Amino acid sequence: MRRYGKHTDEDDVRVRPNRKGNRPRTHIRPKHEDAADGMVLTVDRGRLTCLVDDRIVLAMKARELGRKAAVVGDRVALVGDLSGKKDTLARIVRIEERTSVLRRTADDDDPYERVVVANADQLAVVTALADPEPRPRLIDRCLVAAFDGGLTPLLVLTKSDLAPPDELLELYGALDIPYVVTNREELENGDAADRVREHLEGKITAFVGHSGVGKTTLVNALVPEDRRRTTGHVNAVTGRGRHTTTSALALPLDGEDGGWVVDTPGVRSFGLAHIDPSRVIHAFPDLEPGTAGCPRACSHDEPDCALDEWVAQGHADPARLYSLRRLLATRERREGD
Ligand SMILES: Nc1nc2c(ncn2[C@@H]2O[C@H](COP(=O)(O)OP(=O)(O)OP(=O)(O)O)[C@@H](O)[C@H]2O)c(=O)[nH]1
Ligand SMILES: [Mg+2]
Ligand SMILES: [Zn+2]
Repeated sequence: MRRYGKHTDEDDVRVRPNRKGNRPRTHIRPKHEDAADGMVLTVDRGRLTCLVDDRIVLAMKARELGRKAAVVGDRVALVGDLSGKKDTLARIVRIEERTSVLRRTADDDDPYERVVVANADQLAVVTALADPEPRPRLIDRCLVAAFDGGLTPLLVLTKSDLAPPDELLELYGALDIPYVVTNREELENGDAADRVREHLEGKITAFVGHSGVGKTTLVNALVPEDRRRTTGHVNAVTGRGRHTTTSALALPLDGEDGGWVVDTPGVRSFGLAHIDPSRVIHAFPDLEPGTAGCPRACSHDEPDCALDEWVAQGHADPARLYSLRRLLATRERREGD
């Protein structure tokens, strides 16, 4: 299995010992000092739509990047024709170090992890309260991926016109995750967008969730149509005539603080083959110090785990430990269990 470091890919920068002293030497940097900075907005069959200054520039990956893929949210360096004019194609020569990576595998046995979005600050886990039915296991898995990747989570519960949110909110209460509940009427009168926007300003937020939960509906309520049009069309019509999102797309929010929303295609599963439990614990600062007394490589769900004692001594809320264990256990359980 390919394993990467926490926030950087192995071939970002190659530091080699240098005979003339130990100056680190980067692999490709010196060749493209004149390259322009850009951000990847969407990727479609090898063509990357990038924002360079205020221009939309279509680009392809330069061969020197090898197998390494640029994904939505990546900060990149581009050379070549950067005019953004029709039929021009620039080249991406460098992918800058990532501040966060949201990864998933197709399922838990799949060794190929893919980066869904780079550099996002926040993961909005979108769940419909009905149609389709909420799947807490999928929510848990998205949360684990967020904690693992260094993104802070936001719960967005849609379609409260069809079913109430109480049960789900109770299940996630101990996790202290910010949440927003929306419905059809509030989508239409603008309240839904206003309340969600409060959580988005100044941040890059990726929206994930099962197909049909209302991610695109919400993103469309947040971003005016003329802004959406400039970055191109990424919807397909499903068998039942509904539009479904086929590739991730980053869109800018307006307003003083700005920010970005990234709409993504619906997922059926969120494989976690790559997750490191110690990074998940990191998202529980109230529990983390309690792990000091744990045996080496503790799963935090075994008899010798020191967290039971930590909670019994009153250092943290037992409901938090229960929630942490539920999240960690989601790695071992099959989805849909
Ligand atoms: N009743 C109700 N329907 C909603 C609400 N939000 C979205 N919908 C409907 O749900 C359906 C699916 O919405 P989309 O926004 O396309 O869902 P999505 O999550 O983007 O789906 P994928 O792109 O396939 O992942 C559409 O018919 C929406 O009109 C809501 O709050 N209430
Ligand atoms: Mg969609
Ligand atoms: Zn432990």
